[in-house]
Amino acid sequence: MTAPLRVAVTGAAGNIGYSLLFRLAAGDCYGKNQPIILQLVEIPPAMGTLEGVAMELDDCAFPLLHGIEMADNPGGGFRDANQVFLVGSKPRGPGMERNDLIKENGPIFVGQGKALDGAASDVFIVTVGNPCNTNGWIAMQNASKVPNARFTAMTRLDQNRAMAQLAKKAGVQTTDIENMIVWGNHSSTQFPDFTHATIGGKPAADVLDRDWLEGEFFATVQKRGAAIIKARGSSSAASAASAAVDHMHDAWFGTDGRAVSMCVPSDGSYGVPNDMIFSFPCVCTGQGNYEIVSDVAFGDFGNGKIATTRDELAGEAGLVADLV
Ligand code: NAX
Repeated sequence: MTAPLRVAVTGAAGNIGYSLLFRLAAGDCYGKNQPIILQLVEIPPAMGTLEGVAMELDDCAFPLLHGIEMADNPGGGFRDANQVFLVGSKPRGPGMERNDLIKENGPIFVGQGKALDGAASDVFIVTVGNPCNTNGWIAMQNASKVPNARFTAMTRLDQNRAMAQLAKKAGVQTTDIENMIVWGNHSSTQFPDFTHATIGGKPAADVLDRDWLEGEFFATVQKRGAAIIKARGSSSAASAASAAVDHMHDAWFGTDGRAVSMCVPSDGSYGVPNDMIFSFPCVCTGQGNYEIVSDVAFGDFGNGKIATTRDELAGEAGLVADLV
């Protein structure tokens, strides 16, 4: 029998956790032959709720779930973990600006970054809690033993949203959409690059109207999170969990040469400063290894969009300079 993978999830009693944990335990991420031990991490006031979630996990009798451990601190929660989902952080409250959120949540990732030094030597991390690029960067800067390349953040939900919009508009299935990469920050400055996407093997811009792509498509993808909050009364949870599963699944199994959107520390490609956690097209080669696709050619349109989202991330880094 394969040895169990230790999978740590912060914010495990929250909305995303409530969907994510059950997908993980069902084998949707690491495969139907890979047992896991869940290491659930919460803050002390949420431990009661977490007990209830753990009871429900027990009640599913998942064959692959070989253990559930709970911790109210990241030191205990991350010990020996192989895979880590950093989901927990405070949601944006009424009237709160993005910059307030960055300052509010940043300190959480200082302690979590340091605690990741106690994880397994092959630890691989995705940050989901917003602002995810900057939070992941803070954690990376505070971990001294974990290689930078093991820190990633999530734009897969944005990619999935973009693929769904293209498929719907063109009247095809999402499997007909390829190379739909979201670049930059997981925020409204993100760049959903339709210029290199294909629909049924043809450039998206040959299949769909360019005005629609630059107008409604862009706005829909960039503002989808807000639209979900308005419609549902709370933020995307099941779709975010599903995207986190996609992200970690592809990093673990590899993508057979296909590029997917992942926020990873920059290697200087496309004028993005080294180590900025920026969403690039990445080809995953398995066990958390990946390569940034570094030869995508852009004209003024794409270069301008990349510069905007890069500058926003540089501004966020400035706001939390005291935490790294
Ligand atoms: P919830 O408020 O339902 O749950 C968050 C959980 O995190 C709570 O149970 C809370 O107790 C816990 N928590 C807070 N601080 C913690 C800490 N220091 N250590 C451990 N746990 C802690 O939010 P939920 O809907 O689950 O969303 C979680 C995060 O994902 C939010 O920051 C949200 O903005 C972000 N999202 C990111 C997305 C992405 O694509 N990157 C999309 C969905 C979502 O908006």
